Amino acid sequence: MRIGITCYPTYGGSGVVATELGIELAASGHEIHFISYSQPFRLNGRNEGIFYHEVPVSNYPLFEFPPYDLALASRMAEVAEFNELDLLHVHYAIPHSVSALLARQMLKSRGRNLPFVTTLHGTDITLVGLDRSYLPITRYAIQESDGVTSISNYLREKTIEDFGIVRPIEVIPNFVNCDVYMPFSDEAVRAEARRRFAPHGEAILIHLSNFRPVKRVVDVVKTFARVAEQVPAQLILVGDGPDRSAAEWLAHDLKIHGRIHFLGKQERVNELLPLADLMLMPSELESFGLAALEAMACKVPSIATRVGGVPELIDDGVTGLLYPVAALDAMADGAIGLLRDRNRLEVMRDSARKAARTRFCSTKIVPLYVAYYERLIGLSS
Ligand code: GMT
Repeated sequence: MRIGITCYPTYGGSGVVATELGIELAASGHEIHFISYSQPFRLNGRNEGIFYHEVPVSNYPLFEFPPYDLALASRMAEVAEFNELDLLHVHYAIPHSVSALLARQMLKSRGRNLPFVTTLHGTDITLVGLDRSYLPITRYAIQESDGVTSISNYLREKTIEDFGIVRPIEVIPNFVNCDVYMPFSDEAVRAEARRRFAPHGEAILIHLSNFRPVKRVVDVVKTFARVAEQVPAQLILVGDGPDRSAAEWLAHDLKIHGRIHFLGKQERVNELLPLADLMLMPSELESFGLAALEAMACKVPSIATRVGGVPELIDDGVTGLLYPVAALDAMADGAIGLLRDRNRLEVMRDSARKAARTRFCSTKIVPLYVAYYERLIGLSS
């Protein structure tokens, strides 16, 4: 198939899923065309069968707000026509599904068929989509999509409830490439690599996000501070965003900045995750929690919040531990308990990797997308 993919190219879960999906599809022989305002950050341009089309956005002085969604719709239609795309797959409803709808209309008037799939990821529904100024058009574009998928049952139900959507929504969970995200095969090599962050054999905790308020990065630092009072530990923080400075100030105020490694945005998180003992994900809301899945694949269980779609990913007490939002003492106690009981932690580490492999591996999930595309193309031709 020849598939166009649109996503936010910046640091965020939906862009990661879209990019990894494109890479996996190209590896299995499909032709993939990314259409976005800049190259998705995990796409390094070396992948066979992958093409990237930049969307130019005019800065004409009259446009106080440059109309990206219109430029995107134009580019989608052009790319689809010039490359004879079979289908468009847009990740994150706003504004991508609206642009795809316009592109489909434009091509229809030229006698061409371009079905499109919208994948809902989270804040497009739970936050942004509920803003009155976006709700009616987002609801319309979801309703009019040829196919709609959601990354968890939670998000599917939420979309039906909050948007009053009456069309089918297929749940296709997020996935991870278990051959890229994997634990060290040799414990001695892992121990050596851990020395970079934990020179005295301390425990390593990790957090990975875009540091938006919903991720509660300040809670990460506070929880870590409680853990570090009881167990020698270091914290690796991967990512950047609006709450980074608050987290850095807090680390200094609590006098634990010497044990926290602020790494900023990193491309190869698969090389960092397997160094950790535990992941901290105290989010206010997660429709799925891709970072926790990537950690699980690397044999790292999460101390996380029982919110949104997280319980569909993490089996509480088996592949991680779940707590109410802001239950910092309980989260710290959970982490301390595991770090002090190495046998229990080891069993949980094994279960986390096993769950990632058996339920969320790209080899299992990507074929679900392919089957879904084939069904749609069959229906629309
Ligand atoms: O919260 C983020 O990291 C951004 C957001 C996005 O769309 O980029 O993430 C959402 O999509 C991810 C990939 O499907 C999910 O793993 C996240 O849980 C979801 N974030 C929220 O629901 C807050």
